[in-house]
Amino acid sequence: MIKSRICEMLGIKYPIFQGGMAWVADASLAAAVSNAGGLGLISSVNAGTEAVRAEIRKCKELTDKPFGVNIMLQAPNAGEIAQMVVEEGVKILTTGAGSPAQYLPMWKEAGIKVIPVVASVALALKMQAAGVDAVVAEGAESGGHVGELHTMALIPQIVDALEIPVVAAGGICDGRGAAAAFLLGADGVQVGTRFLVADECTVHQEYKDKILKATDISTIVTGKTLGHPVRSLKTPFSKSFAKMESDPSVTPEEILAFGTGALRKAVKEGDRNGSYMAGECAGMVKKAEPAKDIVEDIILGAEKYIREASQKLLA
Ligand code: TUI
Repeated sequence: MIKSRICEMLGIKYPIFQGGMAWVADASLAAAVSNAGGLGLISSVNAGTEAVRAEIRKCKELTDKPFGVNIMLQAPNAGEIAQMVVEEGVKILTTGAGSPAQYLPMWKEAGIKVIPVVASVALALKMQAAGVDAVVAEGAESGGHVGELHTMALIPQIVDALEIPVVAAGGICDGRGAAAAFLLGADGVQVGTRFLVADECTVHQEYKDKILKATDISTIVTGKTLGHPVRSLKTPFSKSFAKMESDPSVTPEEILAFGTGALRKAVKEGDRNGSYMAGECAGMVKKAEPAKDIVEDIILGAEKYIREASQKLLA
């Protein structure tokens, strides 16, 4: 069975995290992943701090296994959330879209395991020096806010630079991807896009249908001109967004206004003017199933591929 030091550190059975997807990752999905032996994560991007508190409390009722909260550091209420998770006794945090350095003393004091998502060696090293417990290294194949490097080059460079455990993210949605990440030196994997179609995932059915219909070339990165690149499905909305970015007569403020609230509209309403954030592996996601089946397919699949590859490739 695949095990790693991240399992011991967090008290989980399998070294797999569910991505803390904004507006998507709620108690229902997080508890299902944690009950399956992975690490479920609740997103802090929801209808305000109290809504996230309610999801944490609900998750505690749905599972007795470890789960965590992902804090989107660019959100206006990030400071409030940072405090609230301490009050609620959350034991594991991941952070995204920035440096969590200012909150580390408070979280370490509370005995929280802190695992920032990083997209470069420089930030990974800074985080390790600041005393975090592990990192998620996220390649630009992933959905949502993305960095510059892709998983294949990012993971080994971060693994070489750090002593602490590294969880690989970006473009991983099956046993083959997970096996590859372990061979690159990762101690675990994080999966987002495939969990969008999990039975326990509460996104609008239209979102799930769009993921299930996606192909290899269905995603696009927009927002580079705003300094906040985001990968999402190609839709009339994301294509209009890209067009506005290349039109010099449109101001950044107008583009920003066009995009505001678009993710929520997709997740909650299946709105055609929504932003359907998804990773490049959306084209490989072919069926809706329980989160438990996804967790087991990825982890048991990785084990199978590692075994088969060593037989096939080594004389
Ligand atoms: O955070 C993410 N992915 C996200 S957040 C999000 S919410 C959103 N809502 C509406 C519009 C746009 C976004 C959707 N997806 N992933 C973690 C991640 N963090 N990926 C890359 C990074 C990152 C990038 C640069 C972390 C740190 C960083 O540099 C910080 C520094 O200070 O150097």
